[in-house]
Amino acid sequence: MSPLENDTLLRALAREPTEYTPVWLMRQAGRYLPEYRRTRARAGSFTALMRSPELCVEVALQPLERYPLDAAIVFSDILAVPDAMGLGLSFAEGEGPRLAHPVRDEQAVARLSLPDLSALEYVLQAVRKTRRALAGRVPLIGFAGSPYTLACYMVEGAASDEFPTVKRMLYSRPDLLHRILEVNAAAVADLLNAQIEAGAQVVMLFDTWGGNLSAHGYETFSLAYSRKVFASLVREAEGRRVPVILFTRGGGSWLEAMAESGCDAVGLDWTVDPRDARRRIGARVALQGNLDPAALLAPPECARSEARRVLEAFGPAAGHVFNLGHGIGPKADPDSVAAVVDEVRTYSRKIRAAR
Ligand code: 1CP
Repeated sequence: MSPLENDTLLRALAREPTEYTPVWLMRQAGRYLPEYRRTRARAGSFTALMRSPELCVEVALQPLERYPLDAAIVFSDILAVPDAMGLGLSFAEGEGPRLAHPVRDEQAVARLSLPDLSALEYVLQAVRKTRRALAGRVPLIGFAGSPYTLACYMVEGAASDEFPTVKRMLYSRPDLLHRILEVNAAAVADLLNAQIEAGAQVVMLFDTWGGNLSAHGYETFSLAYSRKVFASLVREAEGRRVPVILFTRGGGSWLEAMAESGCDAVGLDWTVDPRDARRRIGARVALQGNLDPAALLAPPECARSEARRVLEAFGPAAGHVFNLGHGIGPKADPDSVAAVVDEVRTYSRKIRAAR
C-alpha cells in the first residue's frame, strides 16, 4: 500500500498538532455536485450506484478533484446493512429510503439474524478499490449507521420525522427493540472490522436519529449499543491506530457520555457551541464539526465568514477536524463549499502561526 502523503486528519484525531485544521464534509459525495448527478444517472438508480464498486470509487473521488479535502469517505449508505439482513431496500424517486420488510413484531424480530458479510462484499470492494485509487493522497474513512439509527429505519420501514412506530415499540416492547439492537451492534462491528481490514484508516458511526431519544433512552437504546460496537473494533491496522468517530445529531446534551464511550472523536452538530463542548469534555477526545450545513446555501463570501467563525470558536488547539454539523444537502452551492474549504486551510494556518 502507498504511504500516506497527507496524514493531517489522523494526527488531528490523535490530538497531535497539525499545521492547519484538516477538513472533510459529511456526505461530501452527493447530489450538490453535477458530476455526481451524472454518474448516478449513468448507474440508473442510487441502489445500482451503491452496488457498483467502480462507480463508488468514481463518486468518492469527485469531491477531492474539486476541493483540497483531507479525507475521502467510502461511497455507500448506512442502509446497506438492513438490506443485507434481507429487509429489501429501495429508494423511491424524491422520497428517500424504503424497506419492503420492516421489523415490527415478535415474529419479524425472531427471524432477524446477522447478515453474512458476503452480502456486503460490494461495500468491501468499494473500500479496497477506493483505497487503491487514492494511492496515499489522503486517508479513507469507512462508516456505518449506529445500531439505534439503523433500528429506526428497520422498524419504521422508511424515513420519518418522528419514527412513531419505533417509539411505540420502545415503550411497549423494549425487549424487542433490545433484540434488534443486539443484532445491529454485532452486524455493525463485523462490517466496520471488515472495512478496516479492507483498508479503511478511520471509521465513523453515524447516529443520525439518536437525538430523538430522551436522556434515559439515549443511554439505554443508543449509546449502550454504540459502546458495544467500539469495544469490538480492531483499533490498529498497518501499524497505526484506526481512530473512531461518533456523531449523534441532536446529541449536544450528552457530550460527556459520548466522549467516554470508547470513541476517539465526537462529532458536534451545528447547535453546539464548540467552546462549551471543549470545556465540558476537556482533552479526552478530538472534536469534529460543526458548520451549519445551511451556510452552504448562502453565497461564497457568507459561507466563508461562517467557516471563520467556527474556526475561531474551536481555537488553535490540537484536536479539531473541521466538518459540517450534519450532511451536506443537495442544494448546497459548490462555490460556497470551495470558499469554506479554502478558508479552513488558510485561516487555520494563520491562527496557528499567530499562537
Ligand atoms: O438520490 C441520491 O443520489 C441518494 C442520496 C444519498 C447519498 C448521496 C443517499 C440516500 N445516500 C447517500 C450516500 C451516503 N449516505 C454516504 C456516503 C457519501 C459521502 O459521505 O460522501 C453516507 C456517509 C451516508 C450516510 C447516511 N445515509 C446517513 C447518515 C448520515 C446523515 O447524513 O445523517 C443516513 C441517515 C442515511 C440514510 C439515507 N440514505 C439516503 C438518504 C436520502 C437518506 C436519509 C433519509 C432520511 O431522511 O431519513
